[in-house]
Amino acid sequence: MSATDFSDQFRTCQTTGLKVHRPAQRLIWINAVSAVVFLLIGGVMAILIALTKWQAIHLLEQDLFYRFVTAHGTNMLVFWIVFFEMAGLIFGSAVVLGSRFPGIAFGWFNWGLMITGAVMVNVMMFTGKADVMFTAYPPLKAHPLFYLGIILFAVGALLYCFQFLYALVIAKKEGWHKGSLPLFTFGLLTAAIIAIWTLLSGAIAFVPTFLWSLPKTIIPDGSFLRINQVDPEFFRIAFWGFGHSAQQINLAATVAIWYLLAHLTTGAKPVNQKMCRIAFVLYLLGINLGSVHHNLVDPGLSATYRIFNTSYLFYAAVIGSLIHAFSLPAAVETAQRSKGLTRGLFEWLTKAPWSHPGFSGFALSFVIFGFLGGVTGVILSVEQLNMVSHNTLRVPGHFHMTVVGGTTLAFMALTYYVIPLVLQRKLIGEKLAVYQTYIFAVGITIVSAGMTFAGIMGAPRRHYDIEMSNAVFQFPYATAIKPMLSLVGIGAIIAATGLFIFIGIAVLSVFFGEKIEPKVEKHVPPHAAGAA
Ligand code: HEM
Ligand SMILES: [Cu+2]
Repeated sequence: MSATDFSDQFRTCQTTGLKVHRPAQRLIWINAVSAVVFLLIGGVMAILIALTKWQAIHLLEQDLFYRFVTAHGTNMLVFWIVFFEMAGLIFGSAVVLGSRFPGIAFGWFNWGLMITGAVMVNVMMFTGKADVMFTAYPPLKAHPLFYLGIILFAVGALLYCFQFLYALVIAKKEGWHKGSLPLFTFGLLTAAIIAIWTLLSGAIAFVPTFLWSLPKTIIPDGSFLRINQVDPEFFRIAFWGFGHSAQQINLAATVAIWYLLAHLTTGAKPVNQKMCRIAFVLYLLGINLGSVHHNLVDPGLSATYRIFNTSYLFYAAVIGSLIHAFSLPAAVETAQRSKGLTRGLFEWLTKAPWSHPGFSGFALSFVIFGFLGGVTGVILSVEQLNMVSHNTLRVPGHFHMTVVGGTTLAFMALTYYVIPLVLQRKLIGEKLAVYQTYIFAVGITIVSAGMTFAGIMGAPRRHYDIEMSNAVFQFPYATAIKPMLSLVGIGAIIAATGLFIFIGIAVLSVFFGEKIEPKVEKHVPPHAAGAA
């Protein structure tokens, strides 16, 4: 089959002129819809656990609290984020490059693995067979199907990453795309490479743990597969090779989305593309190594190793982020000034398209992730400070700024673009979508601030009752801690409102939005050998 045989499978987007490979479009659809389903489950859990943190309400019993924290962390951080990223990889290769996506059936197979895994994990969590938190540190043990579910999900995602790489090869080889990759796709390529390393670390953590969880009736004593003990230190290092690196996938994907949204909404082009690409490469080189900041209180690791890893190596990645932190606003400013918005220092900013959800979502997510999340993260990674902040609410305070106020909000903003562009439905409630970005941003900032300040005052994370009502030893907390925990609850109500509005707009638009009729047009590889 030659590349031209696929020419009937394309349509042209009326607004952007992008060529969309229609079979790939259905794959994007299924991954995006799956992502939103898990966001909904995670969102319901979020409000329940946050209202338990709010001491005056203290909603859940302790068993349910831990079960729901597990379900919240896993559905949000793993299933919502990764399904969305898979949709992003297909979008970034097929649609952005105007290429075909190779192996559609294989793509469906990968989705099948992921959804089977995700459903298995959820069944185990909600039936109380996996109250181990999303970190699943041994010696806590869950039902074998919980680990197997995670492994299936990870294998599906891994195969998608390879498929994405292959799609880039095909785009070049068959002549759909020529020259260097667009910055967005380049950012996704960084994310995909980090993802491969991440998922392999995940296998090192979870495969032995899965074998360990199997009863002796399945793996009897004496079998070479029998594992009687998983060393917690070993698991924690392997786990964070997975868990931390997964956040760097999110970071690279989020930055890539920022460049795309800035471009779509203001026409921004990086002032220096090369610099941006170098910054992405710095992520690749430095950031995985920083994962030891999760193990700073682990006694088995030497101080030299910990300090070297979390300071010197980590800073390579921080430089990458600093480059983006200047490059993105500079790109927007240059684009705006070239439109004549040159009065004073800030007319370019005040007259930015704030009433467009693509722009407001991008700008808010950039500030929350880049400044609040980035700064708190670097502070927490310093060994000495980590000693007093480890396992306090300050930690979730930090990552609700990064992966929620940052990544999740950027994903939401992108969705508002993807629905008309890829899913061919007009957005229902576009005005509400703008408000949605602000509501979610304000809510999650309040949640994060409440967690951070309560954590600084000593409130532990993952604890259903910081008053430790029946404990032998009482800890004299500062009285200001309670208002901070109330902020977590109040912020959660606002953020969850924003989250449910997003789901409402997305679901209504995808299923009931006015159909945009596809303009089916032949599309042959423009750069194929012999093409005009
Ligand atoms: C409405 C939005 C959200 C609210 C109100 C919220 C609230 C919370 C609360 C109260 C906790 C428990 C903190 C503790 O006791 O240690 C928590 C934990 C967590 N959240 Fe969220 N969250 C939200 C959205 C998200 C999203 C979108 C993600 C990921 C993309 C996320 C990831 C996590 C993770 C990984 C944990 C840690 C679970 C654990 O310690 O095992 N959250 N969240
Ligand atoms: Cu980390």
